[in-house]
Amino acid sequence: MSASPLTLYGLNICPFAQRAVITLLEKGVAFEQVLIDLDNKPASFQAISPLGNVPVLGVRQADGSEAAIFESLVIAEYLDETQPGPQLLPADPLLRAQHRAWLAYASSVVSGMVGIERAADEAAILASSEKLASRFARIEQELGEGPYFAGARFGMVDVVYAPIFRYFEVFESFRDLGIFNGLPKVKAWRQALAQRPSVRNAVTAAFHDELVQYLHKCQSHLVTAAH
Ligand SMILES: N[C@@H](CCC(=O)N[C@@H](CS)C(=O)NCC(=O)O)C(=O)O
Repeated sequence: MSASPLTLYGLNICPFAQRAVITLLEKGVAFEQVLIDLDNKPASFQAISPLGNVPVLGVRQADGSEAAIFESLVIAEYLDETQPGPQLLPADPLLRAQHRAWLAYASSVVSGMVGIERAADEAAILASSEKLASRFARIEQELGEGPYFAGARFGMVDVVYAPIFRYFEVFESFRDLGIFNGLPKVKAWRQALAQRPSVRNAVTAAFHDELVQYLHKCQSHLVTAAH
């Protein structure tokens, strides 16, 4: 049995799982990570993941049993509420609601990324790139002096967008999709997040190769066009 009461069932390349890992690292709490092979999910994992998705957080109880929480944002908020370390969502209810709205907005950004992952042809790449460019253009209007979403303090919105930006590092190793053109604040935010230790340490060195492998598996036009 692990010494820590927290176990994260995750996957290196999963941007949702990275939300949980970054939160745990920001909080500075010990946890065990169990990497799940999504092509071969253990029965014990299926039993605690209703949709068969990573991440799942296991929380060991006083009687030795493990309570499970699924859905990355629910996990991140639970950790924010229960663990010591810096508070990642604002205490003020209005600000907190506004930050949660930007967390929800990230779903639309992720769906644009999935569009690139699954793009069957050039037209699909262009359509997803345009959608992403417009989503980030709206974020550009929200950003202030930085370096983080809400200023000097790293918070939950940063947790959620950092893994998104990491995906673009891999996309851009094939070609520049032009998504961040003319968006200096988004570019600076992206750079600040890439340097944050919790963000850097949320994945292993295999991340780039594993994501490229996954793009091949999806037969993304981004990789097939490059050969
Ligand atoms: N809404 C979920 C999405 C999680 C999700 O889609 N995870 C993917 C991996 S990135 C997954 O586990 N997919 C299951 C599968 O491919 O079988 C969350 O935020 O936790």
